[in-house]
Amino acid sequence: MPTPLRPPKGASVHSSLSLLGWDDGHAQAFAPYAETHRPARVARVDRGAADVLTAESVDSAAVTWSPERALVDHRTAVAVGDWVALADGPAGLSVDVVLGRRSVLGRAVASGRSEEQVLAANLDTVLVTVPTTPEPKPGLIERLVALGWDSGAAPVVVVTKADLSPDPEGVAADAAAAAPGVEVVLVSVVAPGGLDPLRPHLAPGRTLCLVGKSGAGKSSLVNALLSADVLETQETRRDGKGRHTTTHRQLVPLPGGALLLDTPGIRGAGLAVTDTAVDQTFPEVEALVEECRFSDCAHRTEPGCAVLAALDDGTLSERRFDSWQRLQREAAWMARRTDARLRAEYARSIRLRNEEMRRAGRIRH
Ligand SMILES: Nc1nc2c(ncn2[C@@H]2O[C@H](COP(=O)(O)OP(=O)(O)O)[C@@H](O)[C@H]2O)c(=O)[nH]1
Ligand SMILES: [Mg+2]
Ligand SMILES: [Zn+2]
Repeated sequence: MPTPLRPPKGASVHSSLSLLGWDDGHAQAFAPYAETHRPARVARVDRGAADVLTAESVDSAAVTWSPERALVDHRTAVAVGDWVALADGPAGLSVDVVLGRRSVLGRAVASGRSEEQVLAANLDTVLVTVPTTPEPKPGLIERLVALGWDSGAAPVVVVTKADLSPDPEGVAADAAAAAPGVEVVLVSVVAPGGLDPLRPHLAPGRTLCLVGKSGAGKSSLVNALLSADVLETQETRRDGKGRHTTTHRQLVPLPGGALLLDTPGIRGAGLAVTDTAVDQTFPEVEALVEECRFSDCAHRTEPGCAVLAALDDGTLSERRFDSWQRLQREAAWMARRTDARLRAEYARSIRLRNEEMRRAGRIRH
């Protein structure tokens, strides 16, 4: 289904691509394939095939954007948001090479599967989406913010359904307390101008991904920004509980030029985060840890423990401390568990890349 998109007047191939987030860095990564391939951005992945957005899929006259369909070999791990090199062969378009990823959402593995579970690639912003009503648990916000930091993109907390709460500002303030250093925006799809706080994040060429529980209002946000019901939203059930209808991750070009990725309900459970992401999520705790007298302080009974002192005088809440400890333990556990697997996967990805290089070389001749 064509998605409305307004490319600038007289848009060249390059500026069409820059609406998709293409820049000099991508051009450099693509250079070895430039003679034989076309660059494309993956908008949606299905088994064996992908919807891709290319410079050619913009029809500036009709102001529509129609993705092309490309085959994906089972050995090529493609994620939504990937930049790829497209080959045009006898069997049609195919995704030949996945260019290096700048950010990866959902690096870690939930189950025992040995495959990397990449939810999305090359994001600029992860929109941690929570409703005013029912009030979100701070632990959920922390987990999703950590997931955002972990991706390499910047998290922003979006508090939705401002119109439904008697005290939306209060809910936003609580959310901000669970996300120090992270911008919090309060939105509503029904209030006039209710999406304005989000607009500064939707500059042309930016890629944003909505994460959050089912029912948080993610698909409604996309629809409101498109001003068209491109994505199905769920009916409100009488019990107010969510039932998710978004079954596909799909990159949607917005009329203003940003790309928005809607995801089925992501709670963050099973998606482990790294140490670094935990540090970024709990900057005030990390600052305290720096002040502990002993560098290996366990913050239990040690003398000169700045964390215990802050807990005592109330500057650090027990809840934040517990949450920090829990995510730290998970990060440590996941690091141990994935270490051997990551080494094996890295070796495999190098082998695949070498094969791809050889293939690309053959095509060039
Ligand atoms: N009143 C109000 N309802 C909203 C708003 N945003 C979403 N909803 C409702 O919340 C429910 C869940 O929205 P949906 O977008 O499907 O959530 P998703 O599962 O995160 O994609 C739907 O019934 C929406 O109509 C809003 O800003 N205000
Ligand atoms: Mg949805
Ligand atoms: Zn300490």
